[in-house]
Amino acid sequence: MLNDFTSELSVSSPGRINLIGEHTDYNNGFVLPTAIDRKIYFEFRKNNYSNKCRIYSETFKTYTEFDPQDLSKSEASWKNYIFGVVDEIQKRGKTIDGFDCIIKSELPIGAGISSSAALECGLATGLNELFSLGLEPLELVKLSQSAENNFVGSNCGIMDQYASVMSKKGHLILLDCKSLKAEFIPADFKNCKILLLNTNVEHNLAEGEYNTRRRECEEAVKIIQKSYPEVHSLRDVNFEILEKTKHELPEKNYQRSFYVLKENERVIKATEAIKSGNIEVFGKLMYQSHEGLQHHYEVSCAELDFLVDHSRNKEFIYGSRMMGGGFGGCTINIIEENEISGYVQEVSKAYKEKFNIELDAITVVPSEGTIVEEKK
Ligand code: GAF
Repeated sequence: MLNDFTSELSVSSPGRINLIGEHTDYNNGFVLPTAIDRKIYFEFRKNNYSNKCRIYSETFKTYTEFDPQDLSKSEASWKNYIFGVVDEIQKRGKTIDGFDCIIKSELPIGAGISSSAALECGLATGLNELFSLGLEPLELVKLSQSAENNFVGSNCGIMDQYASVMSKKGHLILLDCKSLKAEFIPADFKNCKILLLNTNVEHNLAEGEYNTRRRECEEAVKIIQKSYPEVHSLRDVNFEILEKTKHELPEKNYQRSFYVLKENERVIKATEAIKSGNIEVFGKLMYQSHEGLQHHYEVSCAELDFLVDHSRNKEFIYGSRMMGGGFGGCTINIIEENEISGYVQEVSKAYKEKFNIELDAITVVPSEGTIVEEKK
C-alpha cells in the first residue's frame, strides 16, 4: 500500500506525561504535563490524482481510504481520530484535498501516555502545513480536542492535546485550563529521572467511567450554582462554598468535587516545590494525588495501587502516582537514576507474582511538542 511513497512533509508528534493535576482539565483547573521523547511519525504528500485521503498505519498494518466529504464513524477506533480531525478542519471552513499519509508509532496504546492526542495533533499539524491552512497552534490543539469529543465520543479535556503541541524541551507546562495561560517550568529533578511503569492493563470501563466522572462534576456545579450563581465550574468553588453546600450534594458528587479542589491546590504547591528544587515535597504531593484518585475520585485499580504502594518507603523514590484517565495504564515515578535498573527488576518480579502480567518500564524525558521535521 502506498508504494513508491515520496514524502513532501515529515511531522513528529509526542505522547505526554502529567506530573500532577489529574481530572482537573475538564473542570477548568490546573495541570502540569509535558511531552515525552516517544512519538508518532507521519509522512505526507499531496495526492493530486484523486480527492481521496489514503492512510497507511505501519503500526496496525492497515490501510484506509476515504472521501473527506463523506465521513462516517468507523468500527476501528484509530480511524475515528483521523476522520475527526479532517472533519473539524473542514468545519472551520478549510479545504482538504486528497493526500497520502504513512503513520508509524512508538507509543504504546492504552498506556495513559495519550497516543490518541499525538495522532490527532500530528495529523492536524501535518494537514495545516501541507495545505497551508493558516491555523495557529492553539487552534490545532482545540480542533484536535473537538475531534475526540465529537467524533470519537470521549469527553476529554484539553490537557493531552495542549501538551502534545505546545511543550518545550526540558520544561513542564503549568496550564490554567480556564484561561489557557501557560507557564513553562524548567523540569529539574536533580539526580532523579521520570520512570513510567506500564501495568499493561486497560480495564474496559475506562471510557464510560471517564465520561461519568465528568458528568458527576458538572452535576455538582449545577447544585452549587443554586446557592452560588457565580459558580460556572469547580474552578469557581472554594472549600468554604463546598462545605456550605455539602448537605445538598449527593455523597459521590461531594467526593469528586473535594478531590478536584484538593488536586488544584496540589498542582500549585507542586509547581512551587519544583521551582525551589524541593523534590521531597513534590513527591509527597504526587502520593497525595494518587490517594485522592484512588479513594475520592475512584479511577484507580488494583494494579496501579499495587505499584504505587510498592514504591512507598523506598528512600530513592520521591513520588509515585497513577497517570492519565485511570483504570490501567502507567504509574509515573520520580526515582534516583542509579536505582532504576535494580528497582525495575525487583518491582517487575513482584508484579508478575501478584498479577501474572509482565510490567513494562520506560524512562522519559520532557521534550518538544509536535514538530514539522521537514518540508521537502
Ligand atoms: C485523559 C484525558 F484525555 C485528559 O483530558 C485528562 O482529563 C486526563 O485523562 C485525566 O487527567 O488523558
